[in-house]
Amino acid sequence: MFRELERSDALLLVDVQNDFCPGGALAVPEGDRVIPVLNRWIEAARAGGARIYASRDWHPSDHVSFSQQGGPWPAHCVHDTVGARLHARLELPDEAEVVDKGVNRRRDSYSAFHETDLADRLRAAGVRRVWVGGLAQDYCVLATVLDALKEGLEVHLLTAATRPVEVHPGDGRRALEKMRAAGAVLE
Ligand code: VGL
Ligand code: ZN
Repeated sequence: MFRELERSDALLLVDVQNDFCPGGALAVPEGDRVIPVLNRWIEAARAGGARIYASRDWHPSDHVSFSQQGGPWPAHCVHDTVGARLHARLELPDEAEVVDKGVNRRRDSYSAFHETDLADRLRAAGVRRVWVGGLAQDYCVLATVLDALKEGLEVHLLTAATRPVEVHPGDGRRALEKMRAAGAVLE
């Protein structure tokens, strides 16, 4: 299961933030269970010289997706708060690159590609394959994987390194099916 990654690979860690882990404002069940798995992939990426990107949901305090604003979610991942921090047990090396998303008050952005420069950064780095894990499987991971495929990247989903929030039972399974149907390889 753990392969050595190569220089044209990138590991993409989606929203491994305190608010999406147990005890957080928008906790994903077992969200923290992705961390030890991702730490092993971080090692594999470093061993192979692959780049590592970590996205963060990074909202203003009056973001449109929050229930006070009529949105679907409790307030979460407000920029520069403890809840928005990447989880402390994630062993992110100094050279990892952070990608902030959802910064515009008026729009929600589930995908790490939406209104960010991630696609440009990957192209500039010569990345051809991305290995994606993180939270939540049925929202930001799903949207990120679909956008990565649209960018022409080969996409591998690190299934054991994701967990769904499952607002509706079965959302996780349906998300996996959508990613597979769109061309992602489910590892
Ligand atoms: C996410 C709901 C709201 C996610 C972000 O990271 O999956 N989900 N904002
Ligand atoms: Zn959000």
